[in-house]
Amino acid sequence: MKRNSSVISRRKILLGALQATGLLLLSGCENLFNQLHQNKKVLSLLESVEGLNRRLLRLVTRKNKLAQEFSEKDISRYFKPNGNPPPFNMQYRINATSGWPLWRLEVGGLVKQPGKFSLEEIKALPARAQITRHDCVEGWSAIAKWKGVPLSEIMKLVQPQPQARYVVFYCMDTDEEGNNFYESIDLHDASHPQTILAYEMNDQPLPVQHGAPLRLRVETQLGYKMAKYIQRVEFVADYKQIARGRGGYWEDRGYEWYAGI
Ligand SMILES: Nc1nc2c(c(=O)[nH]1)N[C@H]1C(S)=C(S)[C@@H](COP(=O)(O)O)O[C@H]1N2
Ligand SMILES: [Mo]
Repeated sequence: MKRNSSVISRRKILLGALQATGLLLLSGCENLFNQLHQNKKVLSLLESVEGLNRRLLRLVTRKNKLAQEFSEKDISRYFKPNGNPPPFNMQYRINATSGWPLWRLEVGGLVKQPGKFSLEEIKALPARAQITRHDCVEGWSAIAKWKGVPLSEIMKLVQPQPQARYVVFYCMDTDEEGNNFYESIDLHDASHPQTILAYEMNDQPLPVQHGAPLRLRVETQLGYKMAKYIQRVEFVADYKQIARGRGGYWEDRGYEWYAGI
């Protein structure tokens, strides 16, 4: 399933979920759906159907199915830097030109052992490298090699508590209005073997325009989930209290929370 041409609206997804259940056939027309869609109770029912579809999709695609990996010769000559410009502040600039001596990755929230990690400490953890394709909803794709620490390794260290369901990534960059970029994934995708916090791109330190010093690669999903310029990672039970409550910067502006490919 590839949808990188345009963002599918929430309504359309819900309509699709409803169609899949056969409920729409029963009800007979889309007009009814449109009326039902205004109703909060029905909407939450539909959203649970959407969640069910996601779980079903995972069942049929097998747990932890790997995204396609490519070979060195497939690596794109040009990889478009996208999204907000890099953080503008002095501390970021100084760090970027001196090997990140002051930057620390803060990991906390619903964990038994919160921690702060320097880039050196992160690089000393077990690493994984993968050559994968990045698909942006704007309609472009590019292949690169990424190396980093599997998020599962960080989880081994901080030990999420049983109530933790999502991992939220807080980033250092902002849009023109000063809103911080952030993203979230669930613990299922967080434990996926290809989900890494990358500090290298194509055998070089992660360039500033691609999210230095650390960015998420979650290869089962679209580009906007792959938070760059990560500063803090928080394990939470729910993301409804964060920013506008939809689980990410782009989700808060209408994109789907689950951007599976
Ligand atoms: N912090 C941060 N992460 C971000 C974005 C952003 O604006 N800020 N844009 C997202 C989008 S839409 C895409 S396609 C990719 C782009 O990654 P790239 O710059 O390495 O191409 O980063 C994602 N992660
Ligand atoms: Mo994107």
